[in-house]
Amino acid sequence: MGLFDSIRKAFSVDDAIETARNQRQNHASITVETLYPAQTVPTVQSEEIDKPQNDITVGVEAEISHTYSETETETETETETETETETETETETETETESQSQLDSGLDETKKSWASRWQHFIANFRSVDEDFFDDLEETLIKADVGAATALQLTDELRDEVKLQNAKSKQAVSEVILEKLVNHYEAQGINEDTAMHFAQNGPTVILFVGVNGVGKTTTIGKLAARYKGEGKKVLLAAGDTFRAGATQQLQVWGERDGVEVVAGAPNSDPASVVYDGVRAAIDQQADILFVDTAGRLQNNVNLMQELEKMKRIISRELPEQPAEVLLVLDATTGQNALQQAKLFKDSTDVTGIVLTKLDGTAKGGIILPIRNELHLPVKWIGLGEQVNDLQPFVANDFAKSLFGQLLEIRDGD
Ligand SMILES: Nc1nc2c(ncn2[C@@H]2O[C@H](COP(=O)(O)OP(=O)(O)O)[C@@H](O)[C@H]2O)c(=O)[nH]1
Ligand SMILES: [Mg+2]
Repeated sequence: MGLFDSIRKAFSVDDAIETARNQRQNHASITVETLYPAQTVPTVQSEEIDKPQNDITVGVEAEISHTYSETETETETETETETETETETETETETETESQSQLDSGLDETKKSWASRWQHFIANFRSVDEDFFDDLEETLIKADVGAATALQLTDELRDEVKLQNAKSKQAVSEVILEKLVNHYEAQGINEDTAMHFAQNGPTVILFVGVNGVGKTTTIGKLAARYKGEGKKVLLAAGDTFRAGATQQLQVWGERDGVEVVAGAPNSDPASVVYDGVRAAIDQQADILFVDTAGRLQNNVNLMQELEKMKRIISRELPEQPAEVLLVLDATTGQNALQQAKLFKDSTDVTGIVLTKLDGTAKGGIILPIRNELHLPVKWIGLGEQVNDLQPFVANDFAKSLFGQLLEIRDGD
């Protein structure tokens, strides 16, 4: 059974249409529009990666998302209570795992915005003509699936809709969702979402990404998780660039009860990394997490610095680092995608940590990360607390995101 069929089954679409209708009357009232026009996807300039992450907002995209964020807040307040009550009831009656429900609620904003877009799209549907495909492409782009993916899917759907002779809103909607899910599933084949560990000796895991995305926080969360599994964990405070960065890691170290190897402020990060690796070897640690700076004088310097750290690690431990995890902030949407392209081009990224999925409507960014970057998402961040991190389970994510769309019916 393919992913689409299993989602369909999980949501018992055929049997539960009526139930779903009765339970869900509030989707239609949400009208969130955050626009990412295909033609204006920006490229991150080298100076931009240098600035704190909050500053990386670009041109048209920034303006438009700002304009619409007001609408978002207003509508959310109106509908939030009802939607939440509904989710709780569902969770109680279903035998969902704890992590699936944490995922579901973490993705609440994304789900709401997807539902409202889909609702809008279906409501507008009259017949399968050029306007229809234009609408579809726009809907997909706004849902952050990525311009290239949106274009490709729309093209493929032109044939598919005809082939299946889909005419009713319901039939058309299912054909599209099936395609979307199948595409997502196909792109994930051979994707390596596992974390890799050394057979002998310490495993080194390097964290990279621009400032403010959540590197240090993710290290704090992961250190607690692996320590909880009985591993000996060490942290290296490789972000010597920003005042307070070392201290922030030390706070996590204390909280988690793991040692932090640190240097003096503004010391050479490479020497901190060296000390960290030596300490990990001497103390026979299982895992060394290396924190890094998200900015230096410029982008080229940052990439060179990362390469230098990697060289130092490999000199001491030839098979390491086992993982270079690129941390991306989901709330930055398409910008995160641009950052990923930059890092991917300059260093061997082995996986992605997608943070701040809680409270953002931009969770759809998972799709272009998979479809266009071909980098496996290994972890997702769903909050600031130590337990707010989950391994990324692609099918659970699809279930959470697409399942509810299958329930949306014409006339809802
Ligand atoms: N809501 C939320 N906040 C997060 C998440 N991950 C990190 N943060 C917050 O993002 C901010 C920047 O995180 P930090 O780890 O310092 O980023 P770094 O500069 O990449 O090391 C902090 O306030 C974190 O608490 C997440 O998954 N969800
Ligand atoms: Mg940090």
